[in-house]
Amino acid sequence: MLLYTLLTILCRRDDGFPYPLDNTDKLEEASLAKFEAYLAKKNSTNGCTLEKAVKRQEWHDLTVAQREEYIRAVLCLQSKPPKANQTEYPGVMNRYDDFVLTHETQAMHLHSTPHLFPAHRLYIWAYEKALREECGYTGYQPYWNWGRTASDPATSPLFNGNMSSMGGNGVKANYPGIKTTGFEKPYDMIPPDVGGGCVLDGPFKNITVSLGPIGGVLTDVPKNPRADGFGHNPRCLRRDVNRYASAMLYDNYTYALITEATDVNKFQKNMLGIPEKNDWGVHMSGHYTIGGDPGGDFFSSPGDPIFWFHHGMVDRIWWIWQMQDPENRMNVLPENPPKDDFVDLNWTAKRVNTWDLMDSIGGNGGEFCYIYV
Ligand SMILES: *[C@@H]1O[C@H](CO)[C@@H](O)[C@H](O)[C@H]1NC(C)=O
Ligand SMILES: *[C@@H]1O[C@H](CO)[C@@H](O)[C@H](O)[C@H]1NC(C)=O
Ligand SMILES: *[C@@H]1O[C@H](CO)[C@@H](O)[C@H](O)[C@H]1NC(C)=O
Ligand SMILES: *[C@@H]1O[C@H](CO)[C@@H](O)[C@H](O)[C@H]1NC(C)=O
Ligand SMILES: *[C@@H]1O[C@H](CO)[C@@H](O)[C@H](O)[C@H]1NC(C)=O
Ligand SMILES: *[C@@H]1O[C@H](CO)[C@@H](O)[C@H](O)[C@H]1NC(C)=O
Ligand SMILES: [Cu+2]
Repeated sequence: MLLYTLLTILCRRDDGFPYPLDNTDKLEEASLAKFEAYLAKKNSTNGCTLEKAVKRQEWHDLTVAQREEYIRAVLCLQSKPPKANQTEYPGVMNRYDDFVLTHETQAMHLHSTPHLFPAHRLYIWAYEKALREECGYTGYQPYWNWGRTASDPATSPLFNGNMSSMGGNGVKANYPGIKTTGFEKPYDMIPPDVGGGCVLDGPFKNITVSLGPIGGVLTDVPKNPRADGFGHNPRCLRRDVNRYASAMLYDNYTYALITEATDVNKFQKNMLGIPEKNDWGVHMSGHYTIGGDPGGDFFSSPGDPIFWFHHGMVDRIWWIWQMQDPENRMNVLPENPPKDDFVDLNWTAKRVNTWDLMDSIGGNGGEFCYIYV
């Protein structure tokens, strides 16, 4: 165990970046022993163990070379032919778009109350697998520890716009900001920060967003030629890296979410927003921090490659929450779906029983074998 903890710490620190461990990081590390004991008692983890599990790292803990390798794989996926039928879905231009399409066509399935966590767990894993198997990526899906960048995300190595970032902010544009629902003034609105227009620097400056938007069309964003949003709508990637939204992404919010919600219903509900506290919840705050198009569109948001980092963090904190009391939390979902319930991601993953998506150690028939460090 000591050796294991040491490895975890070494893995987290790389490249000399000055991010001390935050309270959530410390809680994660402190939980591993309890989790290991729980796994040891389990009848089967399908051969996966903590030692064998691959480690998903925070973006800032990757070396510049690792970041560049990741970026190359994303661009590669965007250059491969799609699996979806382009006659039926003319907006699907490449393999990456298969993932965006899945999030659009399966939006209700992916976001229904019991499925939010397990379906996104499968979705991220399938994306990571495609980057590795279809594009030769040798690492794993990085995540975005929101608290590290909360004070000014646009200047962080994640969004600073250089060629080893995930692209910069959008240029200043006629961007209205984002309306929130269920919140009182001034929390009913994410006012625009300094972006909102096309992302003109970094590795994704040339990408063409095609599917969507499906939700409200923002000022300046062309409308999709099809009412269902599946038409070909070529446009730039737009962002408004937003400090007003990121102010609710400091680690104290994440830590409070994990430690204060003692049942899964409350955990999910608080993650999605606490109107009584004027708190949008870390999940929405992360989406609002990205904004723009397609990041600001509920249906099409995976069209911005930063999506996977954000939902990686959501998956990570679900896992940390589960580890606080594994006996009681590894196998609970809001609304307790039936035993034969399933998640089907069509073009991006095989259909899986929902209850087999609960454990990142041995779930999905043993294909899940990862932790976050
Ligand atoms: C492990 O398997 C045994 C024998 O099949 C069973 O009695 C027991 O309840 C199982 N334990 C758990 C934790 O699933
Ligand atoms: C694609 O969809 C069209 C229209 O529904 C259909 O005619 C065609 O057979 C499909 N192609 C494939 C390869 O399934
Ligand atoms: C991009 O920014 C990161 C973090 O500040 C830095 O380590 C890296 O060297 C920069 N890369 C380039 C190509 O400027
Ligand atoms: C964008 O496209 C231009 C023209 O094809 C190319 O020269 C440039 O390298 C591309 N930039 C990136 C970041 O892909
Ligand atoms: C969280 O921390 C931030 C930054 O230090 C602070 O501004 C904010 O008031 C804190 N929020 C809560 C709910 O503790
Ligand atoms: C996607 O999966 C759902 C649920 O299994 C299924 O009903 C639907 O037909 C599938 N769609 C496609 C295009 O394969
Ligand atoms: Cu989301």
